Amino acid sequence: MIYDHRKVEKKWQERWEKEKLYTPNLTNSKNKFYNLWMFPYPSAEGLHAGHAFASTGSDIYGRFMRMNGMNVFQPFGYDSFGIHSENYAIKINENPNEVVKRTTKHYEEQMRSMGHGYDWTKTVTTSDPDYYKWTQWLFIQMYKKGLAYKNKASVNFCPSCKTVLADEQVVSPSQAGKEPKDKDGKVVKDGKDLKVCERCGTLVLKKDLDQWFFKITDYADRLLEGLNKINWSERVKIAQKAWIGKSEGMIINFEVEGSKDTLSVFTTRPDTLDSATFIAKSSKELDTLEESKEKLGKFTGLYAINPINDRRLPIWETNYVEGSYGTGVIMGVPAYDESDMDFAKKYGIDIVEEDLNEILWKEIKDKGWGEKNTNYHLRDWLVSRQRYWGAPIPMVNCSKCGWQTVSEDELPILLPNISDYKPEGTGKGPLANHPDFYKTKCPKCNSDAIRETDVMDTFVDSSWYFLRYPSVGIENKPFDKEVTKKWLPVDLYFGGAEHSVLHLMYARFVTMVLSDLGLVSFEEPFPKFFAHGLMIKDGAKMSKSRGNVVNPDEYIEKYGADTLRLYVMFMGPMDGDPDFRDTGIEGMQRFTKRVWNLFHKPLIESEIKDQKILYKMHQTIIKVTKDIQEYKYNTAIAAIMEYVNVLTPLDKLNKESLMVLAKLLAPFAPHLTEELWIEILDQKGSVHITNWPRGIESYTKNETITIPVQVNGKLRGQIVVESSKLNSKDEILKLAKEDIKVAKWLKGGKVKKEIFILNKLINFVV
Ligand code: ANZ
Ligand code: ZN
Repeated sequence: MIYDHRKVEKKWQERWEKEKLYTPNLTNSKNKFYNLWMFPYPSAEGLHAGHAFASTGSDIYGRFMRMNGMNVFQPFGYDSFGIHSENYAIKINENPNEVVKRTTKHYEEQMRSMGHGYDWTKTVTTSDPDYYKWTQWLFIQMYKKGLAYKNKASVNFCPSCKTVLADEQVVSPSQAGKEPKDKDGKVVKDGKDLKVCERCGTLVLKKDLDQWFFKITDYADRLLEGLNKINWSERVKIAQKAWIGKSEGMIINFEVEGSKDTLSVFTTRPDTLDSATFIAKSSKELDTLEESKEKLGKFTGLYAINPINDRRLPIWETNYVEGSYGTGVIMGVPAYDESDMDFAKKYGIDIVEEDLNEILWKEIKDKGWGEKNTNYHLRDWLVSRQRYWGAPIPMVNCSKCGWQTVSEDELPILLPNISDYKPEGTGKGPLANHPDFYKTKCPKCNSDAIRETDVMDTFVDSSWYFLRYPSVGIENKPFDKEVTKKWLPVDLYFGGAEHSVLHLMYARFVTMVLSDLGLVSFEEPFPKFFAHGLMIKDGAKMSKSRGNVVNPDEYIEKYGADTLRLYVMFMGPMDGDPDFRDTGIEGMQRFTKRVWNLFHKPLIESEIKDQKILYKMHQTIIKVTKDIQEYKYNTAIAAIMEYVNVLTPLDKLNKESLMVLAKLLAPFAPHLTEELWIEILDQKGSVHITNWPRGIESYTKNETITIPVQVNGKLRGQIVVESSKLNSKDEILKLAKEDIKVAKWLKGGKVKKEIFILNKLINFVV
């Protein structure tokens, strides 16, 4: 019989949905397991093989836990608001409202065709009013708690996306995976430390603009301390730590020569004070120069005095000192600091190297030159965007009362469907051209007032979506307290390490705020996070802009979802970066065929007697179990293949050996194994809710067994046999005959009969 994957996969997908196999009863949280994969941006026309890789990795774990008796909740959704979807819509010249309808539908079809165990009754689409209503509610809670404010600030601006960016969205060209471009789209070749837009790779400019911020800096210490309590991939924790950037040092005060002014600098190296040769202040003017790749300086004509040695230090203005970090002023120590060295060389400033002085910390304090001080690199989170495709910020500006929150029962403030949705880059978003949107009444005094026309950063949408899933369908609140208490926090969060400092930091922050508001009873939303690798094609990260995207659809059509799942999982460990090659998938198709054929051999109903098979079976169970727990799906599959190799030469197969095979393979190849389980092995319920097999530890060790040997019914000797060889009857009899004591009694006689009782006794009749 030929395996028809198209028919079989469709059949089980429909059956599972009808039988609600993956829709847990959320009122029952006994053995709950909330298994979450980061929801994707529906930014292009569909999913690529990288999504197939990551989502399958998450699904396997969920299936494994379900077979281990857990009540698994595994939802799916779409991070459909924001610049990703919007840029795509603009590129193909279509309204984002229309594009997102199409892309989310296509994503769903693709995800369903992968055969994942999603609960399709609980999906979240962040651009739906019944979701963003609550994103707006969240903004209001932030504002009421004093954690949202509007302020003029020097902010990052992408001239190509025509919007401001959060600090976290400004990255190096290699992090963006793009060649750096200037504002006219020309590739920039030279320059180190380039800062580009995460989305498009364009060099970021600085602009002074009035923007909304969330005060994440208030939570810096808690975000740092919380890292000690959670089980996350180490590299992600390190990235968060570095981003928060807690830095302990001193503020040292320098008198300005000929004036009463002092200049305060922040330094982590007071021990180098003796070698300081200049002072540098951040300069607004130099800083806002476009494409500030180089260190620029301007001498102010003033000098400061180094308190430790009275050296005169020229005061410079420069763009390499950040205005918003520390005091915005540094002491330049070229002998010990590379940046200062560059600058000093360029402008002919003295370079002096004195010995380091460890006691300076105390001396500086005792002499009153300075104080201990702690700084953080973390900045407040810039959440407003001058774009169209996002949740409108629910604030109203009244000329009499100032900023007011929209009343909560007025939510959602609907995003109007407009045709002029493209950003103009004027510092205002497209909604600012729509009086019917922004003209309103003040919620407090009812006089004429104006709505905020900026929309929210998409990272606000994704900062709380995991709270919504279990409460989908509940209309009068963002998340139900009881359901949340039962199902959260998330038990396993699966996602890309590229979100280390963006989404993962914001979600932790928002959860801490909600916990402070008494709305949730935990601080960390993701006690366990696993960072999967990124799929590579032809040596480069798979991405639309590189044109090396593999569409899983054609592979599912040709080889089936199970073969594709097995193939992408077999490519390498889950935290590696596997390289997709067309040729590999055919080998995997041969493997699924071999498994299929194996189940069509004659079955033996009785228990397994063949020790070799028994050993291999238990060893495989133990290996696969351990590997899945460690996300080493590739070696788990390799172990299953070995087991199949051992079974293949047999003419008849024990049913038990095949039942175990079906179970072990079920998380990886859910359709094939379901077909085999129900149609061939004739089992009643789904393989996906049977019990995971238990491996018996003793079979993994090469134990020895002592067997007594009789001659004519009298005990004459004994032999020691490795238990894995117990079923090799001829070998054991040979061993018995060669035993010196036994051989003595056999000598001269002729063996008429050999009695062999497995594991127990050998008797030679002579
Ligand atoms: C003298 C010195 C000597 C420094 C030396 C470093 C090495 P972190 O660890 O990141 O906090 N600095 C202080 N404020 C700055 C600003 N606004 N913009 C740019 N650089 C600034 O780094 C603290 C160090 O970065 C400070 O210690 C200061 O340089 C510089 F061998 O002071 B140091
Ligand atoms: Zn008013």
